[in-house]
Amino acid sequence: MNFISRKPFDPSLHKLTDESVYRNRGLQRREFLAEMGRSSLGLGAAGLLLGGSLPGCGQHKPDEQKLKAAAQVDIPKAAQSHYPAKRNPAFEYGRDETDQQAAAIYTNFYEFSTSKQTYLYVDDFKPTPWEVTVDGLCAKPTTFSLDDLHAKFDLEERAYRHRCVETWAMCVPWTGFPLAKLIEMVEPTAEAQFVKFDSFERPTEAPGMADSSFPWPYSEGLTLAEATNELAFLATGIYGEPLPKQHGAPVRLVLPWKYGFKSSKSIVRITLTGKKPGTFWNIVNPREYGFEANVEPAVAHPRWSQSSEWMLGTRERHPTVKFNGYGEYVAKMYS
Ligand SMILES: Nc1nc2c(c(=O)[nH]1)N[C@H]1C(S)=C(S)[C@@H](COP(=O)(O)O)O[C@H]1N2
Ligand SMILES: [Mo]
Repeated sequence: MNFISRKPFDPSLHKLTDESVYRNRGLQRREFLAEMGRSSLGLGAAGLLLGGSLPGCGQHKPDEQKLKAAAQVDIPKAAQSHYPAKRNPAFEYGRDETDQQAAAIYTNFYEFSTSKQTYLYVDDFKPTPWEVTVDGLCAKPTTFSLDDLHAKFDLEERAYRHRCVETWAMCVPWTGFPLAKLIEMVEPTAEAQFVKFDSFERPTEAPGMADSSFPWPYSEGLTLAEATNELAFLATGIYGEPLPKQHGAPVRLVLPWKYGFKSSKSIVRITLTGKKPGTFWNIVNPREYGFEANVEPAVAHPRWSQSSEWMLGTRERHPTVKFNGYGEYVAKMYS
């Protein structure tokens, strides 16, 4: 029996001031700011030089023209008619929504750049036409076009919190449908236990893929139970519009109880398997990026604390909550 009201956000989550955060952790303000800037996936101090605009210091002025171009993703006419989709009232942020531009100018997408300004590097990327193949241990392997993804599933909008392993966070409305619906459609066999997600691999369109030290294509994995949890969402849109390139056009995962790197962008293949798949960040650095990667404030990343997070746009700080506040939906899978 569940007596807790269906509100996935813990209201005890008051805002923290910068000061209370660095004081609690015995840091000086300048050490705290340096730590925030350094929190780059994989790269340590190099990340700071390569792109981390230091929160609190000179923010870059957005290139309006490039932003517009990156959002110009011409999905088929019939698919366009699904935007904006109706908001599902079961999900609320419990915080202010992140400004659309603040989210668009600060994204992780290593295929294009290790900087956060990935929208500056997506000119050559062609997210249409696009197909997603669902295969592996299932009775009905299927390849879906963008038209199929919009016509065969009921699109809805969900207000979700997002927490990157690097400590930045955002609250954004995604358009899409539960991943469970897609998996149901291909009829997994009894042997299927994991789901693997492969992103696109087109180095001529994605300059970051020239770095052969990364195990391209970007890939991720979930247990079948996680992939069919009602929170796991396949998104084709954000802020009521088709996904701009830098957010993972034309189709991406959204897993709000896990660190952001699990939410693969620009997916081309979804494979049901019997064994745990290797995953991009886990291969790059298994000590720092686990397979499960559930949001867990009590477990520090080897290079920084996970106890609090800061919001894109406002830089407000909040204490981080276990499962990003979605325990009501997902805790049962881990007990
Ligand atoms: N293919 C691919 N997917 C990816 C990434 C990436 O570099 N490549 N970065 C991940 C990380 S670290 C995060 S936090 C989220 C960020 O999503 P957003 O940039 O749309 O906010 O995308 C994830 N999905
Ligand atoms: Mo991330």
